[in-house]
Amino acid sequence: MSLTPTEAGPLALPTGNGRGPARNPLGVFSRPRTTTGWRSWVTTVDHKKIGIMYGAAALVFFVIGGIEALLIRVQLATPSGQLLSADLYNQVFTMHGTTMVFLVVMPIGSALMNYLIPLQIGARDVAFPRLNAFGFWVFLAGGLMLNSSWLLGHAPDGGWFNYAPNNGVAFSPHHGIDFWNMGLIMTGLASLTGAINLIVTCLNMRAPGMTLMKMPVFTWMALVTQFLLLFAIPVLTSAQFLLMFDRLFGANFFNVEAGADPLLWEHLFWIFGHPEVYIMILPAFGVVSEIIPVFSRKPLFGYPFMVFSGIAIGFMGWGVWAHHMFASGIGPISVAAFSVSTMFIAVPTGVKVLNWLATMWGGKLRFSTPMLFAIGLVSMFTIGGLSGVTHAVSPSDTQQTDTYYIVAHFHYVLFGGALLGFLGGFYFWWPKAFGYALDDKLGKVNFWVILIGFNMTFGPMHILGLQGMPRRIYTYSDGYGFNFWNFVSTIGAFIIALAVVMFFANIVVSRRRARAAAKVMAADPWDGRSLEWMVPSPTPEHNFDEVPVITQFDDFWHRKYGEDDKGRPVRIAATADVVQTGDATDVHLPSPSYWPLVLAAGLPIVGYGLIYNLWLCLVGGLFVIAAIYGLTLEPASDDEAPHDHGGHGPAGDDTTTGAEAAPEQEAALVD
Ligand code: HEM
Ligand SMILES: [Cu+2]
Repeated sequence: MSLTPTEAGPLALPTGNGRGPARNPLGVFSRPRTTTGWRSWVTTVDHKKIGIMYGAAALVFFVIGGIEALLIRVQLATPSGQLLSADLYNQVFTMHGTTMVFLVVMPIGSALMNYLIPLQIGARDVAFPRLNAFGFWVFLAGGLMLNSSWLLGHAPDGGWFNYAPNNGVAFSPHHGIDFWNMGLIMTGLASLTGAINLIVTCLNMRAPGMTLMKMPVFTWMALVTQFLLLFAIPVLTSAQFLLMFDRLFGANFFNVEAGADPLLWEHLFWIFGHPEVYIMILPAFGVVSEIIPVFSRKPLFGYPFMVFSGIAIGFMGWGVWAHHMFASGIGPISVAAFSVSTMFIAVPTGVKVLNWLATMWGGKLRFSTPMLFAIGLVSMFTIGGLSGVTHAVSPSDTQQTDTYYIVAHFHYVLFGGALLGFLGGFYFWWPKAFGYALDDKLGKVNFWVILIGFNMTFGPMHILGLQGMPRRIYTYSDGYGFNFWNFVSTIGAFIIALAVVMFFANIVVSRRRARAAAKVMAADPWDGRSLEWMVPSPTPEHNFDEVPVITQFDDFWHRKYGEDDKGRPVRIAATADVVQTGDATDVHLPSPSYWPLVLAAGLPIVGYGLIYNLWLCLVGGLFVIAAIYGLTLEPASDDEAPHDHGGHGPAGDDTTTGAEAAPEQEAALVD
C-alpha cells in the first residue's frame, strides 16, 4: 500500500517509490501544468502524443530523404549527368539511405508502436513515460545533428553502412563521418530506451486476462522488434565508439597500417545490420496482420503460427549477417554456412505470406484503402523476398552484389514492404488518433499512383543490375545500354513524389472537411477486432475508462459477435453498447515534464563538442547533470494538476504506471 503525497502531509514519509514530495526546493522542480498548445507537446509524457510526434518527425525526414532520392534519379536519368559532382553524389546517396532507414522507417514503426501498444494490451500508458519522452527528443536531436552536417561543411559520404577503412580520417578527413557517428549514436540511444520501455510495458502492463497468446499480432511483432533492438543497437553503438576513438582520439581499431582488419567493421555493422532489416519490417508485418482480418471479416488464419514465425525470424535473423559479405573474402566455408542459414529464413517469412493469403481466402473482402496497402505489402514484399533468395545463392550473389539488382531488392522489401504497410497503418488508425478518417477515394488513387510509381522506379533496377550497372556510381557513359531503364526509373521516382504529395493533400482536405462537418468520429469505424477500437476516437488522454478484462484473442470483436453453427459471425451486441464513452473520472495520469527534453538537448552539445571544441562538452554535460537532478527531484506527480482525472492513489504517476502496475493491472500479472 503506498501513500499519496497529499495524504501524507508535511511530515511526508517516503512514498512507495521512495521519493517524498518535500524534496522540491522552491518548487524549482514542479511539474508543468500546460495541457494545450506547443508547451503541452514539449512537456508531454503521453504515449499517444509521443507516437504522433515520432510520426510527424519521420514524415518530415521522409520528405528530405525523398528529395535526396529525386536528386539521385535526376542525376542518373541520362548518361553523363551534370547535376551532382561525384563528391556531392556520395553525400546525397549516403544521406538518403541513412535517413530512410534511421529517420523514416524506424521512427514510423516507433510512432505506431508507441501509440498502439498500450491501447492493444489495455493499458493507460507505457511503463516509463518520461523515459519515453526522452527517447523521442534524443531521436530528434540525433536526426537534426546528422542533417546539420549539410550546413556545416560536409555531409557523410561513406554510404549508409559506412565501411572501414574509408570511414577513417585518412580517406574521409572532413567531419561528415563524425556527424553520421554522433547522430546515429543518439538515435541508437532512443531505440534502446524505447526497447526497454516497450518490453516492460508488454510484459507487465497487460489488462487482466490478456495472456501472451491473446495479445494482438501487431503487439507481438512489436515485442520481437524491441528485443531485436535491445541486442542489435549495442553492437552498432560499440562499433561507432571504436570509430569515434579512431577519428577523434587517434586510436587504430580500423587502421590497416596499424595492423587492424577492416572486416571487423563489416562484421559489427552487419551483426546489427541484418537484424535491422527485421526491425524495419516486423512492425509492418504486424500492421497488415491487423488490417487483413478486419477487411476480410475473418479471424487471422493460424494466429499461433503468425506469432511463432515472427519469433523464429527474430532468432534466425542473428545467424545470417555475413550474406552481406559474400564478396568480402570471408572464405568458402563461411559463405556456404551463411548461404544455407539465409535460405532457411525464407521459411518463417513464407509462413506469414501464406497466413495472410489464407485469411483473405473465402473472406468477405472490402477493398478500402488500408486493405489495398496491406495487399500492396504482401505482393511487393514477396517480390523483394524472392530476389532475396537469389542473393542467398552465393555464386549468383557474387554477380549481383553491389549492382542495381541489390538496390531493387532492398527497395522492394523496405519501400514495397515496410513503407506500404505503414501507409496502410496510417489510413487504418488515422481515425483513432485524430478523430477523422482520411478520404477513402483519394486514398485509393493514392495507393494506385504510389504502386505504379514504385514499380516503375525499382522494377527496371533489376534489369539494370543484371546488365551489370554498379550501385553508387554518380554517372555512366552512353553505350552501356543503361539509358532507357534509367530514364523509366526516374519517371517512376517522380510519380512516387506525386503520390507523396497526394497523401499530404488527403490529410489537409480530410481535416478541413472534418472540421467543417464537426461530426464526432465513430469509435469503431472499420468494425475492428482489437481493444483500440473500444475507446472513443480520438483516443481520450486516459485511454480506458475502465481497464477491460480479457477472455479471448480478438476480445473486442467477440463482445460484438458470436458464431452460428457454421462458424459465421452473428451480432450479439451493438457496437455502441460495447465501446467506452471516454468520460472517466478518478483516473490518474503521469504528469508532464521538461526534463526529458533538457536531458536530450545536452547530448548533441556534447557531440558538437567532441567534433569541434571539448569545452562545449562541458556545457552539454551541465545540461545532462541538471536534467538528471530535475528528473530525480521533481515531484512524483502533481495530483492537483488539471491533467489528473482525480487522484486514484499514485497508481498512475510516471514511476508507477509501469513495473509497479496500477491495482487493476496488478491482477494481470497472474497469467
Ligand atoms: C522515395 C523513393 C525512393 C527512391 C526514388 C529511391 C532511390 C534510390 C536510389 C536510386 C538509390 C541508389 C543510389 C546509388 O547506389 O547510387 C537508393 C539507395 C538507397 N535507398 Fe532509396 N529510394 C527511395 C526510397 C527509399 C526508402 C523508402 C528506403 C527505406 C529504407 C530507401 C533506402 C535506401 C538505402 C538504404 C539505399 C542505399 C544507400 C547506400 O548505398 O548507401 N530508399 N535509393
Ligand atoms: Cu541481410
